[in-house]
Amino acid sequence: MRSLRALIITGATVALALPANADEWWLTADRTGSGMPEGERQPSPIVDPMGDASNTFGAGPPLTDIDTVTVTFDPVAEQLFFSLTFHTPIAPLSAGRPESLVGLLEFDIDQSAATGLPPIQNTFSPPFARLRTGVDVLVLLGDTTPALLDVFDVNLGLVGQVKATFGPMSVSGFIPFAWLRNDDGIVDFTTTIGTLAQPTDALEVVGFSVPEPGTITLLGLATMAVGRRRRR
Ligand SMILES: [Ca+2]
Ligand SMILES: [Ca+2]
Repeated sequence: MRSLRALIITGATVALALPANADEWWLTADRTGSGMPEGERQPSPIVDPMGDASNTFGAGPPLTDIDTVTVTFDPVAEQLFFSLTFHTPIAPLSAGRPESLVGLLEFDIDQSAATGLPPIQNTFSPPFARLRTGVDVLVLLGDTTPALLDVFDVNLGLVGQVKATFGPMSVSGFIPFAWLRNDDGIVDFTTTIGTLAQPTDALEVVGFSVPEPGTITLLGLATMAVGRRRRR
């Protein structure tokens, strides 16, 4: 597994070194709509089309196909939750299967394209959409250590390992805010996924995190309680 890990790290490093490639786009892209991504920005969960997975490098199936990407934050527990579901079966990378998942979940934690790196997925466009985010922290979706996903800060390197829950067509986990530069949990995100053979699918919009449903209820109750107290 060591060589595989090295491969993934190399892949991530190469990907992280992409600004050389991306710079060209940054320089030529129309930046008059400052702050706005070329793709749309939408709240979590992002629903991705079925059947839009690409045979990017001609490596053939399995063409892993994203269904949904959910990113929510819990200000009380101070953690970010992420969940990806797929239209096609996946397996952990550590399982060594053809459908084993490789990819990146990328976070723009200050919602600023001016900090961090352009998303990896821009490298694969076309056919993927070019998104305007500045990625500060990313999760490698391939578990080089079983059920543990590396979290990288583009400035600091490895900041932690998320305990991942893999299903037959899903993966999810929690990231402490401490690994997100103690962010408030409001983040923009995008993702590019595939197999070891090739990238196959990516979000065509930038998503943004929303509060965990439970915390909305808590916040709502707190607001009502304050309202009631005020009326007395
Ligand atoms: Ca898809
Ligand atoms: Ca940023």
